Amino acid sequence: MADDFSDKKPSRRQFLAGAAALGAGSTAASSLSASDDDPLITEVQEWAQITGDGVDATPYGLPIEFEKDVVRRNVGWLTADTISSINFSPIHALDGTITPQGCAFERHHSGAIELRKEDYRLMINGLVDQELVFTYEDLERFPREQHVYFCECAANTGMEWAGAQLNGVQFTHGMIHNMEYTGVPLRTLLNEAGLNAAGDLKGKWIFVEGADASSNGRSIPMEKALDDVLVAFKANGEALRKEHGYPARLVVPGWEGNMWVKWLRRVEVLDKPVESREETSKYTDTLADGMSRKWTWAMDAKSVVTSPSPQSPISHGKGPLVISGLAWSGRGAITRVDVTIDGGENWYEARLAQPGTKMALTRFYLDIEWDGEEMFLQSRAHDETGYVQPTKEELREVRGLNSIYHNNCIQTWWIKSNGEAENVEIS
Ligand SMILES: Nc1nc2c(c(=O)[nH]1)N[C@H]1C(S)=C(S)[C@@H](COP(=O)(O)O)O[C@H]1N2
Ligand SMILES: [Mo]
Repeated sequence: MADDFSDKKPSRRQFLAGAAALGAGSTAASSLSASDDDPLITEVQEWAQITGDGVDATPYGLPIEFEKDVVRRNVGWLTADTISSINFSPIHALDGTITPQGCAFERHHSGAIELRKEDYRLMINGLVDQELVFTYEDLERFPREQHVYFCECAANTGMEWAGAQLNGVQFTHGMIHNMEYTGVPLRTLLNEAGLNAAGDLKGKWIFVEGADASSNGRSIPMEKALDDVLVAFKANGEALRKEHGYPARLVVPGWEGNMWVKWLRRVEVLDKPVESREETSKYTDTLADGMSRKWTWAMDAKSVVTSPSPQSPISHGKGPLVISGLAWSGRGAITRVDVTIDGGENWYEARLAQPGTKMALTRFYLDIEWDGEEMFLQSRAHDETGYVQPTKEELREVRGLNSIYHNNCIQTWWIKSNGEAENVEIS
């Protein structure tokens, strides 16, 4: 489906001519915006004449007040109450790849619970040699690992199936965060309990559940459980925030966010999946003929331009413009991202800020000389399996319009000549 649309590159040279004149990493002097008699240059400012705050003012820092709009936001009609709730990461305003916990999206089925480390227990039961219960302190004594992974809710972009709907990348794509996790491989804990009792591990499953009222139970094939799943207790170096499952959560790299059980309390080894609510009536994908597809765990390759975008319009007029965005794949590393400014007529290979790593966000840039004309901006991700992110039309051909989850289509932003942006569909 996704590999039969080819690059058309006829005007690449023409397009790059302007950009080439800039020279690497420099901005044309004519487009710098400060003037010669700018009082911010010629006058001694107040902040240079008085002392600033002392080090005790912020024992734990918050963003400076000028950045107070860079926060999680929700969509009123999606979050009827704050118990079964969702909010979105402000990805239009972030750069790099790491999401600060303080503004990382949250999804709770029955609210965020407060669970003390002292009250934390993790049970491993079922087909194991010896059923075990770990305390938080016990977890801290197993060898740990660190990995950066994205967590994307399966419903991310789910409101966009039928048409362009939410006007902001925070709302269309913000059910994602990307953190550096510290934790113990689940494999280590399962081996501690012993898997001989399970016999042949092929076809075996685990069922994981959380300590909150929803319990959010999910079945995971043993192969994945023994591969890269972590029981994590730190994110970005610090304790998990309450909302992300303090004191410990499951990290299931590349797989839908729903499986990343927070406040993890139990892992049961089974010879079949449980077929719980969260994997039957929810988190299945209804196709055009009404049949539902299940076990769609991996998040397919996806990307989006985060700026410019509706919440991050162009304010500086024509000239040098940094186009930036995020790409990710639940099946491995991002290998390439293409960007088009004319709705897919011509594609240019974006610059990856860092080489892609497995199941983690990759930041991309395309530095252009904007002529001030309207653009239809899109990005297209490629991952290490050779998969190419599909257009909305291609995805609809296969999936129909009944789905909610797993919408990884190419997003279009219409950038108007005044720099404002709008969520649109083109065909
Ligand atoms: N125990 C528990 N785990 C849970 C949930 C929950 O409600 N309870 N929500 C799931 C869903 S649907 C998602 S998308 C992710 C969101 O993780 P976050 O809140 O840290 O962003 O957690 C998952 N784990
Ligand atoms: Mo989710």
